[in-house]
Amino acid sequence: MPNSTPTDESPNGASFITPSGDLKTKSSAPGQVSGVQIPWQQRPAGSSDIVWRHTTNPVIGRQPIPNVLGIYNSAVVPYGDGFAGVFRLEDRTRFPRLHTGWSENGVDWHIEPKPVVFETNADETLDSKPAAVADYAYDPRVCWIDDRYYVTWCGGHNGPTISIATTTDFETFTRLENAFLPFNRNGVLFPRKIDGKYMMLSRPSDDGHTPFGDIFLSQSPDMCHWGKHREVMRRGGDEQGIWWQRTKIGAGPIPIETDEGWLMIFHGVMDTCNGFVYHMGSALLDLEQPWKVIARCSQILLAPEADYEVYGHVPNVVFPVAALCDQEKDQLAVYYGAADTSTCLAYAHLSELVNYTKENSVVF
Ligand code: BMA
Repeated sequence: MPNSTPTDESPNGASFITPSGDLKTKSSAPGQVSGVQIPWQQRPAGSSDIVWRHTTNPVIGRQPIPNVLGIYNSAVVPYGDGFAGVFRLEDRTRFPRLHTGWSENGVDWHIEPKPVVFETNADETLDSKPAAVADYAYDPRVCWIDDRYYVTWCGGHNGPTISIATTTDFETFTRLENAFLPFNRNGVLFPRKIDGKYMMLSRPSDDGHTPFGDIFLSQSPDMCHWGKHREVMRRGGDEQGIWWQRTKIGAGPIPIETDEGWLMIFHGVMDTCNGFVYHMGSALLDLEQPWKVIARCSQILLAPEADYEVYGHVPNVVFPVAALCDQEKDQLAVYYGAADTSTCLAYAHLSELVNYTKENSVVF
């Protein structure tokens, strides 16, 4: 039993017990930041960076739990008077599984020691393997739509592709049909239906460490049948004098709705003589037709430079996965995986980031 336990099945008006044992009652709709302070630090004095790091990164560092080699590339959402999350955890097998986590402040986390069990309708066979056989799960995203949280992740189904499950309490998770055939990664839902349809970004890939990758969008009337696939953005930039996203790109956090379009934070990868280097970048997508790119920032928002981004199980990785946004306060907190080892935070003012994306835009 988690020590942060929702005590009411209804996501609205539920109570839950925080990691420190306090009983709290939800004060806001789940999935929304309202009245809860998201993690936040001011930009360091003298810095002009648009995105700056949490001073005590990583927030979940090396070997955070005995026999756990890393917790990284993980998704965080508002929940009750605090935050909940789905975390990629690797123990001494290095086999990736998803674990839930709870936090009052978004910085200090209690991670459940047992992996999430996804319940599946017994009549359905979602995988080629029996349910008892372990299969990998990594790089989750969590998205609140209408009345529940949707978890998307990269699961192994004869090769990696996008799995989906729902939850309202982060205790019970119900699997839906996989969104796509193998191979695919980085499935990222939009937080509301657009033109009556669910929409998901993804990056068709291969079965390995994919040396290519572009961002596509797929549409669904029911979260089961996906079609009307559209190209959103392609890797590249050589002809524009931009190299950091020339090898592959993939969507990161759930897109954030702004007056200027959907803010999409993504990873852009450049191949080097020393392997892939993962950076954080941004773009703005049309609010009604989000496969149309309004702006694409030519500049890297965050490159792997801090020690914990450069040294780890996979060096030189900044991999954004989740964001908490307080639009009233103009505060944005981005969770990213560092070096496939730890979980980190970075901050930005939403309005500045949107303007910076527009002012430095090169659409290709
Ligand atoms: C990608 C994914 C990520 C990982 C990144 C860098 O292909 O596997 O989970 O962070 O590579 O190793």
